Amino acid sequence: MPAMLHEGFGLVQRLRPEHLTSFITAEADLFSVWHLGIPDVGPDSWTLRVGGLVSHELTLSLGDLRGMPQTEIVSVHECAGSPLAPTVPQRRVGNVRWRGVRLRDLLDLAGVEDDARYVISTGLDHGVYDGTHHERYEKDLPLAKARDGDALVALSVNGAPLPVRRGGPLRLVVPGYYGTNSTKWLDSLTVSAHRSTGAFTTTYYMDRPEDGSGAAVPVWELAPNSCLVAPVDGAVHAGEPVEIWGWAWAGEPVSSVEVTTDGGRHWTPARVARRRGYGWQRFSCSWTPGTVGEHVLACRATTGSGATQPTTPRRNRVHQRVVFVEQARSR
Ligand SMILES: Nc1nc2c(c(=O)[nH]1)N[C@H]1C(S)=C(S)[C@@H](COP(=O)(O)O)O[C@H]1N2
Ligand SMILES: [Mo]
Repeated sequence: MPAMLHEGFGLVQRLRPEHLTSFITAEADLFSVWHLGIPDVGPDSWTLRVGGLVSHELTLSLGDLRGMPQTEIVSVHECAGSPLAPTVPQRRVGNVRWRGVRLRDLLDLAGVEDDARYVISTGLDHGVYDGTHHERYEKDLPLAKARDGDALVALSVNGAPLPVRRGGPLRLVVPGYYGTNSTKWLDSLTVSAHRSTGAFTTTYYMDRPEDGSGAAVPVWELAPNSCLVAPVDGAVHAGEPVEIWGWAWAGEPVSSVEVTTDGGRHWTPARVARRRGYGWQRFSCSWTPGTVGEHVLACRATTGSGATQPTTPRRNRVHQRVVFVEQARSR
């Protein structure tokens, strides 16, 4: 079991959404989360084991993985927030380019058996979270998602090898799913007929309906979400047009974004860019405020299947910003 470079839960929140002005978020600007600590991993002896319901188990070195066909995908990377407060929006998000081996290719190489339904992944980290010692960080995903051709065993981010804090040398990336599913310091993949029984798929990262009705659901697919990048305070003047813009994303493509400048009384459709890969989509519209004073701006994304963002306390609650509209500039 590896020693840990850092013990216990940790979080680096880099930039708030209003500062995420480029389509690709620089690695140094991207948030980072770990529950148990950061393992002290020597890349030289790294192996990834693929086992469970497969015809032949695999043990792959980093060299083996580097020698396989590599795929690149742009994908939004969003943390679901604390599993101890799952309805509190954290807006830890960015958009990056991952590169690595398709999970599907590894599963095909191992030969998945007929009764398989899930792929369980484990990381090398261990330690205390929420008062309990955990031997491993362990997650699962449905076999169909694992085989969609987009899920990767990633070796690089934005063209550079994965830093250790980012999960290097090897991590899972599940585009369209919350970050919690993208296991860092990946050392095993187990094909299974059942979900993982670990704490991070049972106690944590299961959404339970607040009214107690219905079954808990895994925190897998990204719910629609969006954030405002501009304008910010000091940038808006009465009678002068300004661009309202930001980013919108979901597990499936976002088909529309609406914007309000009066705290939600009226909503106006924005222009939305087409999705590239699993990347976030830019939206924008023009606004010419009439009056000086505070205006409550907000945005709301909707997907092709009609899923949208709530205004009630949920992790993807509509993002609001108060902007003070200044007097017209003298010319
Ligand atoms: N092994 C391991 N993988 C993990 C975690 C972890 O604690 N251990 N945290 C998860 C969570 S909750 C998130 S949001 C992402 C964060 O990835 P990042 O640090 O690269 O942003 O990693 C996920 N993968
Ligand atoms: Mo997370």
